[in-house]
Amino acid sequence: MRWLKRAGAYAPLVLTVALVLAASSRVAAADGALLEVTGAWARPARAMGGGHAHSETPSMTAVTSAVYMTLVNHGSHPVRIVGASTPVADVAELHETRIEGMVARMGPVDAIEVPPGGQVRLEPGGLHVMLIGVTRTLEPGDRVPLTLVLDDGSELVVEAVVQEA
Ligand SMILES: [Cu+2]
Repeated sequence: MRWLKRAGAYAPLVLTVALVLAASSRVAAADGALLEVTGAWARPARAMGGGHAHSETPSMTAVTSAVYMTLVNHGSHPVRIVGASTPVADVAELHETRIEGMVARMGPVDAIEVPPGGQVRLEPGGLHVMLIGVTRTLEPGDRVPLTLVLDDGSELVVEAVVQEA
């Protein structure tokens, strides 16, 4: 397994190697917590092309996708993810889906907490990372880099493979 530590000058090189070789990503947070991300995948999306002002597609409808994964906390402290970003979308938000009556609604959450020794699954119908304003078409097989931000300020870059749900 590959252990990703925030180790000064070596970090960029380690990160690059991890992105190429690792099916899972890990980060050692400042408090000793260790977060592992496995099975990250993203929904396909078709970015609007052309950029014409008179598009037939309403401009207020942003292209969206969602990223799912399993978060595993190998540490002895809770890990809180408080944000995310990706170069393929204007905004990445932490979302949850709730069933209200017969209707499934989704909306932002402040954080996703993974208990020590536990795991949290981001999956369709539940927690996910919402990508809003997707800027390029995401085809099955494409790889989407996603940066998760922890509440201690540390970051974990994961790579989600685009696939059909
Ligand atoms: Cu959402």
